Amino acid sequence: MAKKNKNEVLEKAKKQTESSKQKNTNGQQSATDYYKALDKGFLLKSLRYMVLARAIDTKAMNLLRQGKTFFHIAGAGHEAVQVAVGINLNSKKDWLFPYYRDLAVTLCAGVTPYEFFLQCYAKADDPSSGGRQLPCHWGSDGRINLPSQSSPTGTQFLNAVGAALASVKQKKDSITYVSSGEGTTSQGEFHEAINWASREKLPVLFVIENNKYAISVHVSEQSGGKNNSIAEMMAGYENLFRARIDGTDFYQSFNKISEAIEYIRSGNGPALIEADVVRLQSHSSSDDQKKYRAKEELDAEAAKCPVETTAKRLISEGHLTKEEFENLKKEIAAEVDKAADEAFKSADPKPENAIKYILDESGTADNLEYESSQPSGKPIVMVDAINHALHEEMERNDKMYVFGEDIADKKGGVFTATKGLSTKFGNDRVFNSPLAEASIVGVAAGMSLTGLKPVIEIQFGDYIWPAFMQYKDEVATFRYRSNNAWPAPVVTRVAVGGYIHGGLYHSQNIESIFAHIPGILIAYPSNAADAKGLLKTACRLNDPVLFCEHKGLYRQSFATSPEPDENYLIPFGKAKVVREGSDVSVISYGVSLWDSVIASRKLSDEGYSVEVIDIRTINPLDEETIYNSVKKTNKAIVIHEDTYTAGFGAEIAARVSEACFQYLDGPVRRIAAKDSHIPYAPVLENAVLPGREQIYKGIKELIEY
Ligand SMILES: Cc1ncc(C[n+]2csc(CCOP(=O)(O)OP(=O)(O)O)c2C)c(N)n1
Repeated sequence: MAKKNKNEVLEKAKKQTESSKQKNTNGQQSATDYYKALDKGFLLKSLRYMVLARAIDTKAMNLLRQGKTFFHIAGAGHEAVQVAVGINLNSKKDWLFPYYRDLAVTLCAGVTPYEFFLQCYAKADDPSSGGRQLPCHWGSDGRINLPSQSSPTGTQFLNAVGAALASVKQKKDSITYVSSGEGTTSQGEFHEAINWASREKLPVLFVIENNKYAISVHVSEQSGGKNNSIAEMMAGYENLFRARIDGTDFYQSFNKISEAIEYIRSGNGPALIEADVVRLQSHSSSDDQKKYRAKEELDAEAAKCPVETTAKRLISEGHLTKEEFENLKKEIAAEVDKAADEAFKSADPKPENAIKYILDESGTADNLEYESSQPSGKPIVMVDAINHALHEEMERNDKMYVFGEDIADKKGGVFTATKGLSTKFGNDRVFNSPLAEASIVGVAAGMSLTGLKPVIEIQFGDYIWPAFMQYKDEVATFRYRSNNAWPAPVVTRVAVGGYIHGGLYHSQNIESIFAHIPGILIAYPSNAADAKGLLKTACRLNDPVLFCEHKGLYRQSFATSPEPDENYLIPFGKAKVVREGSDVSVISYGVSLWDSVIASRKLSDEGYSVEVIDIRTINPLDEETIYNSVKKTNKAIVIHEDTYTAGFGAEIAARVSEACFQYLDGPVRRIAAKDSHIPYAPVLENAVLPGREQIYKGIKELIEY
């Protein structure tokens, strides 16, 4: 249906029910009759979408049986509520975070059958991922607000909240749709999302399609909600519109979804619709539900088929004849066959493109002007340099938002890195988040998809792990999995490191674990000027950045430097030779860099010549500076504070061994923390973390090797 017609029908429906409306914050009473205003054309169009979704499911399963494709997840049985949602949204304006079973939603949003089959066959022109993702992982090439979906159940909820938050911040009149099955509501991120959305009355439509099974696990084993109900489970949220509906009944679904959307659009807050649906096919093409569901149960569900029941009602109301319905199914089946045939002929992706778009390839980083001046301002400690970088970048870019735990004034962050920002730029752009790291990162990712620039704080590296799924499976993969359409360039500032007597849990280094993930840049500055220059660059890049700030360096005198000006940017991937020397190359960063410098001074007094390199960024790594140094000194030692085994030093050592083998006059050595957690008592902490004496001796030993 043309958008204009659809909107006219909805407008008419809205007007007709205006008089009978009551305020409804718990969704238990229905006071609206939106569907009564639906005309024949609109109803038939809705049925058409349902039939189309079913025909695509059927075709996709046939292709699988023929060995032409590898995977499908059918939405069969969910179509009625999905169409009720899809026809109520405008995918150019609203944001859609559907889940894998939401085929009918995406068809209503504008995904064509041809595009579906491009995805099914993993073709190069597949607009959702260019053949990079499993089928039924919806996405667009950017023409509609359908960001790429991933596979982890539940991560989408926080991304959706982020998109909704962005639309509120940008004063856009859009709502965000997000869905899942009932099993996924056991994930913490679902609850975090409802909490954030309710707290801020965000325009989010949560739809839970309850087909009673999460693969083979029945909802009775899954949910703590009264009557196994997700809607009832969420009863405590004041601003949340809640309703449980028969999602196989198009009329009831349309009614309640319309009511929920009106509640949301009126600024009352989010809505949660639990739609009881039937799962007419197995969980996925890899599953066989006959192995764990009784025949009687499956037969009973088949009788509730929403396509058939909707058609039956339309026939009984005189909108359609039986014959017309049969013809419609045939006509659509032919249309689907044609779309599949066309898609099959489309080109396959090229293997040489397999590693494209892990990071931004637009040239943004290359086009920045770096080190346009030398730092020459008043001496500044590292934490203040970070603070100034944030102030300056907020001033420059009104799309930049800063949030995290305790970051707003008067506290201004537990280390005062964000001091003064909320006072200067207001609580709209600088705000405290809930105490929930996955929320911080997931919401930031969602905001970034809409074009905003979130620069978030994780209070301690030790507490980044609740957000790890968001980093590993969302932030890092968005650009890649969407074939460059949906980057998520979130900047995360995180306080890391030990030597501050905070063990166990205020002491960890995290860079090696993140270095293992393609798609995230990592900076680890060792002084104030580098911190400012690198952070400012991070704020201007179009990639996700993990910005490690060592707490022990925040106010350390030797990490103090003259302050660079507001145009000072440092490129990622450019190491600094801190001391020149000829006997050995010390490769380091963070606090260990300073311990290495101190050791090298002592060794210099003894007549040795030590070259010290501060790598400054872990990803990208400046291999050139390292290799040039090793080729000159013929010896290399990597020194860092993180644990030894699989620490980032292992990576550097391996690369040096490979690239400089013929130049080496000794083994590539590493000094790192013991493979232990970091204990509290200073005497214990010192026994675990690398110390100055150990570093001094280690370097000397290698020189004398
Ligand atoms: C975090 C995570 N854990 C496990 C899985 C594997 N998995 C995929 S779908 C699914 C069941 C989801 O059930 P539900 O949310 O009820 O949705 P339904 O498939 O029934 O529509 C599971 C366990 C996953 N994709 N992600």
